Amino acid sequence: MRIVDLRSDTVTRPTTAMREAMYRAEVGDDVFGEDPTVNRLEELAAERLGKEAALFVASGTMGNLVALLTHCERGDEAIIGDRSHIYLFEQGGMAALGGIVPHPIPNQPDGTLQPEDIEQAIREDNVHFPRTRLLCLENTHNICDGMPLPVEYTRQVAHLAHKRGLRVHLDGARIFNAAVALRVDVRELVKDVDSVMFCLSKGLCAPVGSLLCGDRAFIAGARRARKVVGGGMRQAGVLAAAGIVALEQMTERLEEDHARARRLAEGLADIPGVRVGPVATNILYFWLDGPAVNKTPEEVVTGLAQRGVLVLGRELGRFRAVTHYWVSDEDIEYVIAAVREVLLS
Ligand code: TLP
Repeated sequence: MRIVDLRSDTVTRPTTAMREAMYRAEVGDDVFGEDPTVNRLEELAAERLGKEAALFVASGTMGNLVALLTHCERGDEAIIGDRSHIYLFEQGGMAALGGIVPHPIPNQPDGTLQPEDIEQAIREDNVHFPRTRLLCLENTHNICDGMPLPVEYTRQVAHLAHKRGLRVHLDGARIFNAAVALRVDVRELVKDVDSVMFCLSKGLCAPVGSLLCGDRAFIAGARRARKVVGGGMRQAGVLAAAGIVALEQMTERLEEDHARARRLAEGLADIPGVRVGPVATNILYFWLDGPAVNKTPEEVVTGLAQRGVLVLGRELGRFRAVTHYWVSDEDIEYVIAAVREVLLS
């Protein structure tokens, strides 16, 4: 049976070029700074993002946590979107492990935070209040339809935050999807933030790893924070080798995933009872509505799985489908036909 796994772009397996690079990778002890392949990946990442330095970490969650631990002291406060990955899906690690107070403000449907909401959330210097230290953004915004935050928006809110003495961290797990969708150099999207985390292990297909980028002093602090959360890795060059291939070969092609997500949305929207959200990158949310529908969301997920089509059933009956390297044009047509069959059977 054909399997089309649209649950996430994290399900991507490494490409043949990655496996070969991993096999051949030169390695050393990275805690001593002696893994040449990790060093090369970190230099390449910093260069691609236009930052001074970068740090290889095990996951996006670790990269975000390490960034927060580096920017904030215990008792400091971070302003964060109420639909953001850091706030919703990272176990509150900032509070649990860092003693950092999250201050959630509403994410707009396009993933942005309103400048007025940010202004209002920043605390005055007063003995009763935590110190507001950090603003966190997410680009693309996972829960908000995979929307990319434009360059001008990022510039505007980063400027606002800096003017008030805050630093800015960007969860850019899918920052290359944003750059491709907006047709801008990724450097433009991150030039106004103090730190950015991006993932190699999502649409870029590498098996493991994320990078945290920022200035040299920030990355030196982040290297300490990574060690204390148990993230010092040894011969990590075998993983970094795949990451180098990801950065060199896999970023520009993301437009193909976006085109397939658009085609999927178009095909699903033609099915009676299916509603689709806006599609700007590789993430599509859809849901059921109207008299034509006589299935529960659980029945739909199960019915699709029986046909080899895997989607995530999410909150409020929304389904998520994410396109990626291992999903072809034919797979998309197969998924559209499968949804039609499950709903109309
Ligand atoms: N997101 C995963 C799951 O956690 C839901 C996914 O399938 O989308 N930031 C953003 C915006 C993310 O979407 C994710 C992963 C992370 C951070 C965390 O990355 P990992 O999974 O590497 O810790």
